[in-house]
Amino acid sequence: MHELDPRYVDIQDDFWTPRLAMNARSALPHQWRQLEASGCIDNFRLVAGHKEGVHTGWFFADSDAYKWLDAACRVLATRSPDLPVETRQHIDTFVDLIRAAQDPDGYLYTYNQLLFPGVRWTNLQIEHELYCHGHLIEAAIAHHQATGAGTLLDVATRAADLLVQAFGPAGPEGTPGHQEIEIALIKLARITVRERYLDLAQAFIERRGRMPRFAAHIFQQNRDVDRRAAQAEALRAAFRARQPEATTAVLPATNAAPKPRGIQARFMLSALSGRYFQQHQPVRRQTVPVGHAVRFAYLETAMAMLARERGDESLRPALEAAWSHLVERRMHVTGGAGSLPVIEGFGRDYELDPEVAYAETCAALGCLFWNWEMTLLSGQAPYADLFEWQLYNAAGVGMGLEGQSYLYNNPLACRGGVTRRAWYEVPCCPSNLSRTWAHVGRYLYSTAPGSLWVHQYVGSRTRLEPDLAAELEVASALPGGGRVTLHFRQAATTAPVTVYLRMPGWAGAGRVTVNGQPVSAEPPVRPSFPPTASGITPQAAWYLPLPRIQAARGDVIEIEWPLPVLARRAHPRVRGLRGRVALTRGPLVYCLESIDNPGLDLFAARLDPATFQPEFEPELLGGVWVLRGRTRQGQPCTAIPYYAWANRGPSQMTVWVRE
Ligand code: FUB
Ligand code: ZN
Repeated sequence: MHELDPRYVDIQDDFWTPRLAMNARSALPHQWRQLEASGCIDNFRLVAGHKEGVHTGWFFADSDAYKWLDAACRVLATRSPDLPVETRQHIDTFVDLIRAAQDPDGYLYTYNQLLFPGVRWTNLQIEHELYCHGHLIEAAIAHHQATGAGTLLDVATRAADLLVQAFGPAGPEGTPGHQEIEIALIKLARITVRERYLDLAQAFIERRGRMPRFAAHIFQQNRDVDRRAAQAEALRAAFRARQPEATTAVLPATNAAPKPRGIQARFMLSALSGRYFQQHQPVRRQTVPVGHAVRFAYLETAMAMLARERGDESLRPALEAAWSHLVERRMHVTGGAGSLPVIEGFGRDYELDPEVAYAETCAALGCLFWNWEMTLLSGQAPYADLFEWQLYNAAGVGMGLEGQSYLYNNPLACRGGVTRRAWYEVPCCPSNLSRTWAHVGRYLYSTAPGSLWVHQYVGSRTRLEPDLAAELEVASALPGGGRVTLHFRQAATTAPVTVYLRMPGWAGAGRVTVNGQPVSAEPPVRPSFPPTASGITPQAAWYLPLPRIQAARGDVIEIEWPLPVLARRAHPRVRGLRGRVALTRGPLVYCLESIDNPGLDLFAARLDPATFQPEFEPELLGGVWVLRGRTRQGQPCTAIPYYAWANRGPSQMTVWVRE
C-alpha cells in the first residue's frame, strides 16, 4: 500500500482543524521565540560569523531547531494560510543560517564547530552528531516539499554524502547512541532515489548491538563527554569574563519527575549493558522493549522502514514481537511508553506505576512513527489502532491547549509538582509534537490500485491520487461522537474500489451502511489474545473490506459506533492497580483532575463507573466531552480527557480510580 502526499489531504474536522490552526498560529511562533531566547538559533549565527558569542545549550540543541523548521515547513506545505508571515520569514532566516553555518564538506554540528573546531564523530554513543544531522535532513525534506526549492536539500545531501564517506566503511563502533539518522537517510533515499543513503541506513541498523566490550566504550566516552562539557563551560566562563556586558542565554529548568529509589543504579546498569541505547544485541534479537523509550521507538521505526524498502522479511519477527511485548506488558493505558525517569524508558514487565510513569511525549511520537510504518508494512489494523490511541492520549497530552505550554513526561497520576512549561532545558518534545501534528493528514489513508484503506477517522477532503482518480470527503464526530460518513466525489475511476475500514479495538459492533444498505460488520473469528497490562486491546482491531464500492456513483459509506463509557482494568500483575479502573470512551482515556472535583480525594474516592455519562462542554478546555458520574457515596464527579489535564494551573490528577 502507498502513502498519500499530505498535501492532498485537507483536514476539515471539528477536533483537528482548530488544533492545527493553533499549532501554526500559536505553537510555532512560541517555539521560535523560545529557541531564540535560549540561544539555540544564535549558535548557528555564531558559526556563520554573523555575531560574536559562545555556544549555548546541550550538544543536541541543533536538533530542536531543526524539528521546528521541519514543523513549520510541513505547515507551509499543507496549511499555508494558517502560517503567520513572521513564521515564514523565520523559515527563510533559519535556512540561510543553516546554509551559512555548514562546513564546505557538509558537516554541521554547532557544538563542535564552536567549541571544538575540527573535532568530529566523538563519543557517538552519548553525544548527538548523527542525531542532529538526521533532523537536519528531515527538515530539509520538508522544506523541499513545501517550497520545491533545492537549497536546503542540497545542504542535506552534502551532509549525507559526508556521512556515507565517514561511516560507510565503519564498524559497530560507528553507530549512533540515539537513533534518528537511520530514519532520515531512508527518507532522503526515497526522495533522491540514491541507494547509498539507504545502504548507510541499513548499515547503521545492521551494525547495531555488535560492539564488543560496550561497557568499556560507554565508560570511556562518558568520561570524555564530561571532559568536553567542562571545557565548554570554561570557554563560556572565559567569554563572559571578556565581555561581561554580553547577554548569554539562560537555559530553562529541566522537567520534574518523581524518582523511585535505586533509579540511578538501574540507569547505570541499563547504560553499561547497552540496553539504554538498544546496543545490547543485534536488532533481529531485540524482541523486548528496553532502555530509553524514544531511542527504542526510533530504532523500531527505522527497522520497519528498512523492511519495507528492502523487502526484508527477516526484520519482521523482532518488530512484531517487540510491539506485542510493549502492548501486553510495558505500556501505560494512555499508550504511553516508558515507566521510569532517568532511563526515560522501560522498566520490568508490568512495572507501570502511574505516578512514576515517564511516558515522554517524544516516546509516544516515536511510537506513532513506528505504528505508521508497521501499518504500511503489514496492512494489519492493530497498528493503526494503537496509532489512534496514542495520537489522542499519550502524544496529545503533550500539547497545552494554547500551544504555548507543554508536558515532557506524562504521569498517569500526579499529587502535585508536574505542570506544563513554556520550555524545557531539553526542549525536544514541543517541536517534535508540532511537526507530527502538522502531518496528521499523512496518517489517515493509504491506497493501492483499486483499494483504499481508511486508518483514521478525521474530517477531511482528500485526493486519492495517484492510485485512485477520486476524491473522498469524510465527516467524523470522533473522538467524542461515533458517527462517520465517507462520501466519494469527483471520481474519474469507473473501476470498483475495495475500501478497507479500520474497525477499532475500542469499538463494539458498529453499524455500517453503503448507500443506506446495512453491511455485515461482524469481526472475523480470530485466536484470542492475552490480556494486556493496561486493559486496552488494539489487537482486537481489524479492517472491514467493502468490495465493489462505486466511487464514480458517489457511493456513501456510513458508520455508527456506540461510544459507551468503559471501565478498563489493569492486568493483575501490575502492582498497585488492583481494584482500580481507567475510564475510557471511544479512543479517549479519561482522568479526574482536582480542579473539577473540589473536596474529593481523587486517590481515595470510589467511583461507580455505571453512573458516568458523556456530556459535551463547549466552554470547558476549548470544548470537550466530559464524563459526569457519582462516587459510591453519591458525590458528583467529573472526568475529563487525559489530553486536557494540566491546563488550568497546578493540580492533582489520576487516570486510575478506585471502584
Ligand atoms: O537525547 C536528547 C533528547 O532527549 C532527545 O531529543 C529525546 O530522546 C529526549 O529524550
Ligand atoms: Zn522529548
